[in-house]
Amino acid sequence: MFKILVAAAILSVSCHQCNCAIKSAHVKLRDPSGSTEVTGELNFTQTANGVRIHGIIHGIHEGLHGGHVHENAKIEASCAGAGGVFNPHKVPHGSPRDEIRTVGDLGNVIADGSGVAVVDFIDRMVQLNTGVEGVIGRSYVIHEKEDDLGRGANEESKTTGNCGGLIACGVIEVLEED
Ligand SMILES: [Cu+2]
Repeated sequence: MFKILVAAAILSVSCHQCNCAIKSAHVKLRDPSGSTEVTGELNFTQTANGVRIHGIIHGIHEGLHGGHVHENAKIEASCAGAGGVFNPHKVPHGSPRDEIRTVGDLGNVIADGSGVAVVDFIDRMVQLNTGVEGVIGRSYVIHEKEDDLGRGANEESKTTGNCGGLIACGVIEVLEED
């Protein structure tokens, strides 16, 4: 019995020391400040072509809303603690389809007239780890307005996409690992 316990302990320690592949992560979205009624849940799943980001958001006004990975996860009081878009390579803000874009640039989510946004796409840059491009332990945020994907006429377009305030956010946490 003791041997089994020791073996189990070694296995669990070695698992956390190795670079275990994270297969999926999730984020629960809400507005910690209580200013909006936006809620949602997204899953991040590793696929052969990149990370699939899929789920549903409720209570969001109709239209396009920027949805990004932001740098920090200190969002207990309000989404403002998320800081800026996650940009480890210090490049201009852009569209997820651009060659040059920040890692956090995940474009827009689209809400219908009943306040529901169904999200489902694959991103080639996001990584499910805690490395340079890793999004684990960072936050995902939904913006008040549409992200202009860096195509706007002003300077702000190249940093935030002119997408306004933050209406919901959550910490990206590991769901499943090998
Ligand atoms: Cu953002």
